[in-house]
Amino acid sequence: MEAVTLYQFELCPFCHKVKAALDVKGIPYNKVEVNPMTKKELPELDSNERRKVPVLKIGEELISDSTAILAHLESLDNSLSPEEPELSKSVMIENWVDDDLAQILPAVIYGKWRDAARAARVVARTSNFGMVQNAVVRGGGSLIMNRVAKKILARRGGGDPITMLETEMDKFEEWLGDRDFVCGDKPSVGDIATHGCLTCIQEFPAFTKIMKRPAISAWFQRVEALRAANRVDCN
Ligand SMILES: N[C@@H](CCC(=O)N[C@@H](CS)C(=O)NCC(=O)O)C(=O)O
Repeated sequence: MEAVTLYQFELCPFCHKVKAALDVKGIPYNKVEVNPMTKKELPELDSNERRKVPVLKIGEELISDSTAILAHLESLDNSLSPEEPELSKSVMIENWVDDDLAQILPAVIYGKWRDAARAARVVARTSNFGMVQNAVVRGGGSLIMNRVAKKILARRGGGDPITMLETEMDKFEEWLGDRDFVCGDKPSVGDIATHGCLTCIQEFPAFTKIMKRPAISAWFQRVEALRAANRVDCN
């Protein structure tokens, strides 16, 4: 398959979801870091919807929304879709990733100023921007995301983001049980969506805390090994 292009923010959990799927499927990809303030790198989309990442360009086709992108990739090889009743479990877990797990992560990443500064460093390291634009994105991006994080927390009833994350991971631990992957002995979209999303916080203290759970840590390494073995990241 010819290389596809992923328009992304480095710390967007939905973009990480897509990278996890591309990795495990061995689809070659280029990443284009989008300036979160101008979004000028993003190609024009047909719809009137708000311009968001991730957007995946396959040939001349543009697909936005991580769930739609994963569904499209699955329509090509079906490698992450088990038979029922496991399929419904995988879909349920992907919905949980979109509606709960991914929603909490900006608060984990940007909620405390110390973490927001770390986030700015991660973005700067991976960006394709020039020096000046990089500085603006680092400073401005953290400010905006700190505000977004506070709004998310308020909407979800307040509280400590790491405690919220731990509560969500309790659910995942139960779904995983003593299996290798959430649906059995093969990875599903549910595994890939969750793994991708967690990769986003890999450099943050919250991740170290989650990895103290033996079953989740072993599962994370299992998925990571599959990604590493198949990944064709062209950047
Ligand atoms: N449902 C979408 C959510 C994507 C999304 O919320 N992306 C955020 C970054 S994490 C974004 O682009 N925000 C920019 C904006 O809202 O202006 C998906 O699954 O891809």
